[in-house]
Amino acid sequence: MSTVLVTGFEPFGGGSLNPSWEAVRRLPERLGGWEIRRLRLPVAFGRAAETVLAACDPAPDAILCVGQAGGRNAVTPEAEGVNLREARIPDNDGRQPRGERIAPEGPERLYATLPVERMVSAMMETGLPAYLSHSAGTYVCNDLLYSLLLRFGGTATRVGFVHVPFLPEQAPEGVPSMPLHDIVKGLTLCLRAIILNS
Ligand code: PCA
Repeated sequence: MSTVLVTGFEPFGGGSLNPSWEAVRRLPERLGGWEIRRLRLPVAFGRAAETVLAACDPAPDAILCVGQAGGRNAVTPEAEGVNLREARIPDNDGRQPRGERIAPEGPERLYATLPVERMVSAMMETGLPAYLSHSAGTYVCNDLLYSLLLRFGGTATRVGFVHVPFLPEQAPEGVPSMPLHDIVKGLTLCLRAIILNS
């Protein structure tokens, strides 16, 4: 059976929840004949990707990572990851790299191998706010995306990342948010696009 591994993050930066894991844990266990495996990741440079790799034997057909992007107003698949660690706040291990490369010999940027445009259109067609983002930032989410793209480049395992907004109960006054059921719907539409394009 084809398998997709979907990951969400633990809370970070003083938050008490992370919408990525709240949504990922509510995804179905089966979809369109595929097995959907869920995994919660630490918000820690290096360790997030290591946790995924430890769960990749045998390697899944696709890996869809999900993270919180506070302030965004849409579900945003990421087009690319960059070879840079530049942390505005410490990660959950207390590390705060500034201007470090993720992989000293790696390319400047790596492009998502999941069908990101199709994921965006699948969401937009239902009226769900979505757009293709060209920056996953330089914090742990980008670290995870770039590291997995480097590791699985040239293999059959496709990799991508989706950033999601704050939940309404998290968002400070005037900052955009999205109800949990819409985030779950958006991720389900992304999964359908992945499954249909395999
Ligand atoms: N968002 C952070 C890391 C964990 C998360 O959910 C980021 O965008 O890098």
